[in-house]
Amino acid sequence: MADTATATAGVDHHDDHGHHESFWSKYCFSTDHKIIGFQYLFTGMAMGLIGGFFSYVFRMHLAFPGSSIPFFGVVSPAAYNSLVTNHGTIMIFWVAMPVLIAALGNFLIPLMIGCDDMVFPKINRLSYQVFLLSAIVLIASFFVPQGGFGGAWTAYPPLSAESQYNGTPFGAPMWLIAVTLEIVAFLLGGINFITTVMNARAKGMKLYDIPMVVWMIVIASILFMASVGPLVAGAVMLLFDQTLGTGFFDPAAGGDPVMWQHLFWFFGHPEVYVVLLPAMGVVIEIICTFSRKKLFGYKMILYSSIGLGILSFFVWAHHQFISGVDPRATYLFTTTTLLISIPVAIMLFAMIGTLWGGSIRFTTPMLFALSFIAEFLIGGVTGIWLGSSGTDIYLHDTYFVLAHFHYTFVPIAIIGTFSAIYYWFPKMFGRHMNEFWGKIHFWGTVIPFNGIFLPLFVLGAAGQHRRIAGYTAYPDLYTENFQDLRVFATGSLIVLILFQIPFFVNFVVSLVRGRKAEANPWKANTLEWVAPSPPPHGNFGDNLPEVYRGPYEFSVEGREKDYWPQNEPETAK
Ligand code: HEM
Ligand SMILES: [Cu+2]
Repeated sequence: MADTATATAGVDHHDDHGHHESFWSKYCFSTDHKIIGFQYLFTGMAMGLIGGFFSYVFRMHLAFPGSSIPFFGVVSPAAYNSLVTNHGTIMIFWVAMPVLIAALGNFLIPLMIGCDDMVFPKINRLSYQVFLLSAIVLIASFFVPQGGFGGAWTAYPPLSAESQYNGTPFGAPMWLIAVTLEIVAFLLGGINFITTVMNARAKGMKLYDIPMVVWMIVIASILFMASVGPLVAGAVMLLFDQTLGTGFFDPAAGGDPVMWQHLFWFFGHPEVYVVLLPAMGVVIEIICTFSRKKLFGYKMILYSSIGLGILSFFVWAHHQFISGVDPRATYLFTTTTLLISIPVAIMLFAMIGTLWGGSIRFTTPMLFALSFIAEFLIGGVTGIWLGSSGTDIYLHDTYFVLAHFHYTFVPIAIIGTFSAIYYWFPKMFGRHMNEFWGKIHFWGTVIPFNGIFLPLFVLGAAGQHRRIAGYTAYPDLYTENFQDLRVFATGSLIVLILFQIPFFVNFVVSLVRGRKAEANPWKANTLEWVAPSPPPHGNFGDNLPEVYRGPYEFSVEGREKDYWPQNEPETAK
């Protein structure tokens, strides 16, 4: 297999020398894993702007109900539902997944395992093309008559199945088709990641020499592929219910609406770990590099994440404690859910253990990585109440749930992504980002993030329900002091948004004018830092690196340098 990759990339290489590649074939139809990684990265970031804009609109509406929102207008209840639904869908399927798995997986895997490209470069290209198509279908669904789907990202029938309930006869099926296409794209990509890591590693790289972020992307891909089948089947059945008049989920026709919930959450819970694991991998790489310490408990982390993956298939019904599942089953699902905190805790402890006694450098990527641990911890701990059926009966569908999962997803998708961008930017583009503005961006993101979501825990604990467009329509729910908290949360969001401007300016200006980066600016050990910054087509030139040791040999006693690259032969000091 390694030979296949070498051979294919070799042919492309040859082409390069033969004639000048057009912009079109180089950037739009490339099979180079790095270009495909960038395509995923930039598409994901663009979708992030849309998903973020939606959250701005509906949060403004929650703070100032009925008023005209700048850059949008008055938010009708139908528009509110559509905005919330598509915000959630976009953030999970079109931001977290493409950036954390596809962009990082594509860019990093061949570089970090020391080969010249993915094993199946054309499947890789196809994967991005299907993904782009899925994004286009989703965006198009906002502009059809009656607008985009508004039945929540979980799409429970009968609301999602019947257009007289959801009011979006075109938006709903388009949403389903878009999600299904997106899944196809990631199945194609996942096969590629797993095969490449198993077959194309550099000479000498044993399984325990694989950098943790690569392991995490592989485990995430396996989890995704193993969990998504039932959802695809369910999506096709739901599409038939919507368009052909079948009744798979319709009790009147002998169907069962709760069946969808099982199919959805059998995928939906593992999906959380599909995006969590790569983010954890990113954080681990950064923490080791910037504390100059060997990773604490490599095998423990690896086996914990595999255990976490397996356990994640047995917890799905914790989303259905009030859907009429047998109360005896709730004991089982409460137990499995609480068990899952063990591997997660082990991984977080291992990260803290790595930091212990290290010589820590507070660079921008390191600050983001450290804040991941702190913020994700809040998400994890609050999950214990939601995983326990007794407390969840009260908290279900309130803003407490919403705050809980944003304390997991924002660290994953926002903080994890920024950590990765600041860390690998020099490798990706051959230039450094500005550290000063990076730090401003860091504080301006992490502080207001807590300002948005901490108040929502309070609202949720007080019984305020999520997915409600106008509280004024429910006098029992509406109280003035709650409104203050909502305004505070929205104000924090505005601050957070404003502090993203320095990031985008820094990103673009650094692309063209940033300080030039050497091959290994952070003095790290993994193989991507052996290749030039940015790596050329084929990555390592004619000599692929050989591996002599694990990825985290920092501060080894008796050595002059405090790092020991994986490819450096024993004799070198
Ligand atoms: C900092 C930016 C963000 C803000 C201010 C924000 C805010 C919100 C709010 C207020 C809601 C619920 C509205 C309601 O129930 O009426 C919501 C829903 C949701 N958000 Fe976010 N969010 C942000 C980022 C993210 C990220 C990064 C993700 C995932 C990677 C995410 C995933 C979701 C999901 C899945 C829902 C549920 C949608 C539904 O109920 O169908 N959000 N968000
Ligand atoms: Cu879950």
